[in-house]
Amino acid sequence: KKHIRVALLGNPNCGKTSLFNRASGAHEHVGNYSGVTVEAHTGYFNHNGYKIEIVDLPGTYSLSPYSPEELYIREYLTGSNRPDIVLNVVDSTNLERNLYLTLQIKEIGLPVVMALNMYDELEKRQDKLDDRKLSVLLGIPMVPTVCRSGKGIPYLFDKIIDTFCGRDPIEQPITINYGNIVEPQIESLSHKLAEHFPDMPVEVLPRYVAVRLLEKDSHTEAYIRKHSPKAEFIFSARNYALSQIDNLSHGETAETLITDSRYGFITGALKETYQPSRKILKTLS
Ligand code: GDP
Ligand code: MG
Ligand code: K
Repeated sequence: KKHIRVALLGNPNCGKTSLFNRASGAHEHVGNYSGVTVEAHTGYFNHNGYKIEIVDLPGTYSLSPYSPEELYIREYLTGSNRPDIVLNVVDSTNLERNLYLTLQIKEIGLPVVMALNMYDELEKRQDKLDDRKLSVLLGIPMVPTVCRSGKGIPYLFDKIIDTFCGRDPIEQPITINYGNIVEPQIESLSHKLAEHFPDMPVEVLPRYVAVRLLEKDSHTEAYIRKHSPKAEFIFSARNYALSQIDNLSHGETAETLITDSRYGFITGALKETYQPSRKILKTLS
């Protein structure tokens, strides 16, 4: 198969539409505020003998199903029409915030390649990023880009083709450790899922479904209700797991513990790889 389906995913304003236009020769509106892309645009182009189909998705900060955009993206990433590769575009000067979405995409089990965009801004600030090391820690091939000028984009698609063909050893699944209160419950819930939902589509990882159920994710609950004949057994196992977590924790909910672990993972990875040249006062955009 010489056809690669690539989905562009990232926070609002990180440069997705700029990348889409540069790569595909399209002229979609590039915005300096969030919310410009309200629907998915698809573009096609050829790169090194491959036909690349690229979809510009709405910008989002997470994959929690709280907004129509997030739900749309979740359906797209977990449905039968899922992309071959997720191209995660991040603002390199704002990694801490951007990587939360990245972890959520990785947990679905989709192969991810990252555009470290706004790299010109990072260099202007003289921040130091060990992107080689960060790519190993996250299991994600990464390429610095400046999508406004197009810098780095051809190499980015070389990486995408290599990853698609299984030739990039950096691309690896990651496992976030959710700590000694939550992990045993993920484990036992995964077993229950295997027992009560043996026909679960193979492309959905049981661990991902277990974590999402512990987060009381409504999209995953609906999925279980729709596809498993023994949904009620799964929900009672989930509720039991939640009560166990409640008993052992010191007031934190499963949701909080899971979110904290994700941020802990990000903080740890950045501590090892990212050095700001000076303290930047962050402004809310
Ligand atoms: P989207 O919301 O992710 O689709 O982001 P856009 O492509 O609309 O870009 C948001 C803004 O960032 C626009 O003003 C772009 O010109 C600008 N931009 C995009 N890529 C870069 C880059 O690599 N460096 C810099 N400095 N600006 C960029
Ligand atoms: Mg856009
Ligand atoms: K902007």
